[in-house]
Amino acid sequence: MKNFTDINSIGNWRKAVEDALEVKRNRFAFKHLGTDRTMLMIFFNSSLRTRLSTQKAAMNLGMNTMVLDVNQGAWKLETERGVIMDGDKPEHLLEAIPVMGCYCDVIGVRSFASLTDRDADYSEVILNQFIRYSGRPVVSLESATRHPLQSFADLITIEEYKTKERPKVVLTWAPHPRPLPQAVANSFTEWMKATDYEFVITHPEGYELAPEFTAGVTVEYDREKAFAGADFVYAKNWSAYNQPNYGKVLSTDRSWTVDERIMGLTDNARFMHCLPVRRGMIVTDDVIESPQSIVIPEAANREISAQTVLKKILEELPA
Ligand code: AN0
Ligand code: CP
Repeated sequence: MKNFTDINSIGNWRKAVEDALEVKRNRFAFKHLGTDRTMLMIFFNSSLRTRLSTQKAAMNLGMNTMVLDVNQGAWKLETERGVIMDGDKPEHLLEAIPVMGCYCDVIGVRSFASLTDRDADYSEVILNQFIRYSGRPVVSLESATRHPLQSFADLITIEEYKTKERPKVVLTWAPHPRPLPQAVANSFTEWMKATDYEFVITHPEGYELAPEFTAGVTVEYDREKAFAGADFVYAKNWSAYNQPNYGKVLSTDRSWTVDERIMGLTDNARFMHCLPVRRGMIVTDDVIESPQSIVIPEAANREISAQTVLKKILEELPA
């Protein structure tokens, strides 16, 4: 694997899950792969899970790790080309990226959508600049349009917990006070589409995701119909994709909060969320604390998805 940016980086999904479960059985068996290799992680946005799980995954493989919070202690970075840099940004990303590449063997990047310029977000300007100019394999730690390490962990988790060959998985929009990217929802959709599961998305009118992700997917506006018989409920908020509302909060309707009543329509479904989650908005205390909630094992699998990806990258790195 050269870069890890989306479902296409991973190849066959069943083989990827097998590889992940092998890593999970003995996560310290591959330490030789990362000896004298350095993983650099660059964060343009906050993180708890991605930062810790990816660092842990790299350490399990014997790698050294370095983490840089771009907004805390580094020079403010200009990202646009062709600007006169007479403002508050002393360094350009186009120098910073190749310099960072000099100090590592693998580079991870977290850079959320701006939620202001849809074309720039959906053309993945920042992630693609890292791929083009770092000279290193690039791992997405959540980009403008996708969160593939999360989706891979979600897939592993569903495979571990499913009790039917082809479970029904529902991705449900849920309310949130601030605008959030569509990345987690896009990415989850992309990975679910690759499987043979029954997959349904439900959201209020106006929250349609980008057609490039939802083509061929069932969108059920009737929330109760969507939840009926579900085996997994995956909750997530996202802001509007459609113009002229791109990046906007259209509704904070708490009748979309996942509660015990709506979970009662499912086939005793497991509750999933990528975290961080706002209780009382996305999900009630009762549901997230119920035995059906698998948000913690789901987060634990972030270490496994990251390690499986880093292992594949290290196996193909030139000596
Ligand atoms: C981010 C998002 O929705 O994309 C990160 C989730 C992993 N969430 C928040 O910013 C709350
Ligand atoms: N799920 C996830 O990526 O969490 P963080 O934003 O804390 O990394």
